[in-house]
Amino acid sequence: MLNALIFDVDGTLADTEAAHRAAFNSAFAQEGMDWHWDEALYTRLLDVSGGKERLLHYWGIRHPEVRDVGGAGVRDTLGRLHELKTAAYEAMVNDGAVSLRPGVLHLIEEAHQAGLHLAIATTTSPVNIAALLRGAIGPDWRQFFGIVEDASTAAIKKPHPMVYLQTLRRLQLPASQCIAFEDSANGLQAARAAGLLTVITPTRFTAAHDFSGALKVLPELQGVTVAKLQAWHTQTAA
Ligand code: XBP
Ligand code: MG
Repeated sequence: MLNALIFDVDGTLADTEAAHRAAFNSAFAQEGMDWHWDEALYTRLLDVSGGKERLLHYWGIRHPEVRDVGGAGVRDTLGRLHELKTAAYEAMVNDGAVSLRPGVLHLIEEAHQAGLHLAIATTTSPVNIAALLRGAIGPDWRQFFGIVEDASTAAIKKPHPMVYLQTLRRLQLPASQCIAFEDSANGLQAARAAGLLTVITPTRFTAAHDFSGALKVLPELQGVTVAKLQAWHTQTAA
């Protein structure tokens, strides 16, 4: 029996990483830093889930010898940088920079109507989720997503399964009654490690990833109905 759908955010609900990249570069410029992440570099950096973790990883590449910046520890400096980035990203989303991917809103509404539980399991920050879904669904978006696990609740990021294990615990459902939706190899590994069947919709940032073990790899969720998901779920249970 399929009882819940669990959605990743960035790359899955919406193709957001171009906006995230612009927000990171905006923060670097605001701080007068000579860092600039072009699309090729950012695509590689996306192997590190979590904006703060991604910044720390890049700092280690650029300044492996520098552990302190003007007395503020590296983590304090990067924490401020991430706050600037998140503010820039939120402004971009509020200005309409990103929209839900094709078929996503229809599937969410249909699944809600059918009485399935809907949850979010993401490594992004809560501010980003609220900005995206407030704009795409409206201020009452939480009526669809009763459970949200994100960077503020799951400290260890994908591919670790923590965020999915916490989501399943709050759903009070076994993984066998759920399907996860992801866009990246890290996300697939995290969902599979939590025992979840996983539908993948890649973006240009993740098109080259290894999606072995996915239930389906689809260009979009357009045309994916609850009935189709139930049929795919039953076929694997057989
Ligand atoms: C994708 C991520 C996030 C975003 C940036 O999250 O890894 O880090 O790239 O957002 P998802 P933050 O699990 O939804 O694919 O800067 O808030 O981390
Ligand atoms: Mg993602």
